[in-house]
Amino acid sequence: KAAKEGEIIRMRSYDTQELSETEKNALLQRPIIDSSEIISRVTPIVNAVRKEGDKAIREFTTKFDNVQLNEVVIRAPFQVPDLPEKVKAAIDQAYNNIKKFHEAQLSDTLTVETMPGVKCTRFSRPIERVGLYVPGGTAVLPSTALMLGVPAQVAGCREIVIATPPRKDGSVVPEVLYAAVKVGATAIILAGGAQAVASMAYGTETVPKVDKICGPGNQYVTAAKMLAQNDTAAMVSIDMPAGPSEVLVIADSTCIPAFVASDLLSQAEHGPDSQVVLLAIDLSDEKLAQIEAQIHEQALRLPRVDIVRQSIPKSYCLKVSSIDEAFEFSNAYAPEHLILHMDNAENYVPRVDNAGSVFVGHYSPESCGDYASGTNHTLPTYGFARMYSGVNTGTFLKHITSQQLTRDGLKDLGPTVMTLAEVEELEAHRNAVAIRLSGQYD
Ligand code: HSO
Ligand code: ZN
Repeated sequence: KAAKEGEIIRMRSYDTQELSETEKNALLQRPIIDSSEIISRVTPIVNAVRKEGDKAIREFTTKFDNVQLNEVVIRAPFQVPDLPEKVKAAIDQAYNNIKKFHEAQLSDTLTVETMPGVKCTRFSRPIERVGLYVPGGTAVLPSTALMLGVPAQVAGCREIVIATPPRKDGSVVPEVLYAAVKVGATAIILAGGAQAVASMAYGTETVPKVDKICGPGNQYVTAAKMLAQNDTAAMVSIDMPAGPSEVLVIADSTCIPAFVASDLLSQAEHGPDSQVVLLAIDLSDEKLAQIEAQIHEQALRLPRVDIVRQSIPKSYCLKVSSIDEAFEFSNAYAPEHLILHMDNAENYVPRVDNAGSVFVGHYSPESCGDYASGTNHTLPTYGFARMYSGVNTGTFLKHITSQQLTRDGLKDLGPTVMTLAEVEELEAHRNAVAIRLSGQYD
């Protein structure tokens, strides 16, 4: 239940020693998202955009965003917007760091001679056309334009299309436009929601069709991405499934309560459904009380306190008695962000099995990764960190393999291939080797 004005803003509190296995497991669960209702609402939107193109985008933008669009798409070269120098410098520095880190992720072509004369190679090529969804909603998010655009640019994508909800006058948020210029975007779609995703999946008179759609968004955006991915007519892939943003903090007796509270709140202010978890390792009651007091005090000073009043009471602090217990829980939870508030935190990183991104030590707030240190902020949520990676340079590449055999190489490997072809009773396969080894064509 949300905290009312005047009430203390506090997390729920549990102690693993007082919880049954079932109760502990319940704490690992995220809120159930009933996607069937969302999908039934999104399907007609996707179909309308597919059939009627720009006309449908305009109609939905008027209906949902209350904006009359002059144009649906603007194409590069864009006019560089006027922004305060301070803002430009900040975007520039974030861009440089993100670029440095994502350039280092490019890998060289890999060649292995598995047997003499049998050479196997793997090389990468950019996905040609990519669509990047930059949400609008309650905040302007130029950082997301960078987090998606920089890896696409570094990968070498030929067409980088950014879709983002327009401002009330039908124009692009200037900070997003500035980021779009920096990452070399080729087109900007002035639309949000399912209609924006559908337009990039299928293409319209003016919106270029793309091969892959990436980026965070609300449930409608996510549902549209899933629908497009499942439709072979769209021939499009997506980055990953998405749920509400989340953070798990592990804190021990060396933590600084004000820092811990500030990190929990920075995630809590994203939305009423943000997931915030604190694992307290053997913390004294005094330290826990200090963290609680800090959460309340710092929250009251936030412009978005109303969102925090909803998200913090839904979140919880779980007391655990050892580091082992903390990491066991954290790995089972598989948080989007994991923050380690402890001395010598780097020593504990090897224990992390499942997390989107890890923030190590007292001076590594999640905000740095959200904006400017260089790592990506588009990360797996909802426990998907168990099997998905966050957006990275590889997200915008395919790997292609090749092989070249010499005549001698084929002589050596051929019998193995022929035997396996016999086992599978695929005679044409066997013959493709036999004919070359027969000597008939030497
Ligand atoms: N914490 C968000 C990213 C973000 N934060 C954007 C600020 N701006 C992703 O979970
Ligand atoms: Zn954030």
